[in-house]
This record gives sequence, C-alpha cells and structure tokens, in this order.
Amino acid sequence: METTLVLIKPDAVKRALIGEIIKRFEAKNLTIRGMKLMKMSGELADKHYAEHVQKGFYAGLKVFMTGSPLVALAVGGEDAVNLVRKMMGATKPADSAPGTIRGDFALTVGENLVHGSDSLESAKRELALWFKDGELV
Ligand code: IDP
Ligand code: MG
Repeated sequence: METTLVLIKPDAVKRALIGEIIKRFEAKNLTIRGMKLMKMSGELADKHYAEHVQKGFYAGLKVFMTGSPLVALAVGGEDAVNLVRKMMGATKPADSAPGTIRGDFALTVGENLVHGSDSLESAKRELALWFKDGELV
C-alpha cells in the first residue's frame, strides 16, 4: 500500500471545502492515515517546495501557503500517489478536467486548493516533513 501527502491549502480551508475534499478521498475508499490542521512555517515551506524556491512565483506561493491554516493529510491505498494526483486535476485549473477537485472548484493556479505528492519518492520525502514517526495510523 502506498501513502501520499495531501495538503488542503489555505484557500480551500477558507472556502469551507475541507469536508468536500476529504469526502472524495473517502468515497474512493482511500484511507486517511494522518490528519492535522496547522499553519505552515516559512521554514517548512522552503523545505516542502525545495524544487520551486528559485522560481518567480515562489515568493507569492510562500505568502499564500503560510498565511492561514491548512490541513495536512496522509492518504493511503493502492496506487495512492497517482490516484490522488488524478483526483486533484492538473495544476492549472483551466486544464483540469471537470470531476477533479481543481476542475470543479478552482479558478486560478495561485489558488488551486490542493497539493499532492508527485511521485512515491516525493511522497516519502514530504510525509517525513509533515508527520513524525508514529503519527500515522
Ligand atoms: P502541483 O501542485 O500540481 O504539483 P507544481 O508545479 O508542483 O504543481 O507547483 C506547485 C504549486 O505552485 C502549484 O500547485 C501552484 O499553487 C503554484 N504554482 C505553480 N505554477 C505557478 C504559476 O505559474 N503561478 C503561480 N503559482 C504557481
Ligand atoms: Mg508539485
């Protein structure tokens, strides 16, 4: 069984979409193995988004992601990494298909509601940043 990291981003928390997003993963029979509501620190943002820190959009992304609470989820199941990415939809909401979380609820790339690890390797790295040993059930 794979486990992947999902972040219900601050825009989704503000828009009261926590339940809607978790409902979709539960309906798919994925397992919630860990869950925490918290504010992301700047230090954690730099580690989590290490691949993006040099990019032009990163300063805005960091302000957005650290500005108000988000929900971190560890989501488990067969092929969970790819499955969650499919259920999220493409990064740019204009490209994300109807039926996906971004396709149904997001309008702009800057506020695209969810994060999901993009590979098994990323999932392992990111889960270790967000959850301590023993916190996952
Ligand atoms: P992903 O979240 O679908 O994996 P990434 O390319 O890893 O997409 O980008 C991480 C996050 O950075 C995106 O989800 C989005 O919030 C933000 N982002 C990516 N590209 C842009 C952009 O061109 N402008 C503004 N924000 C962006
Ligand atoms: Mg990514």
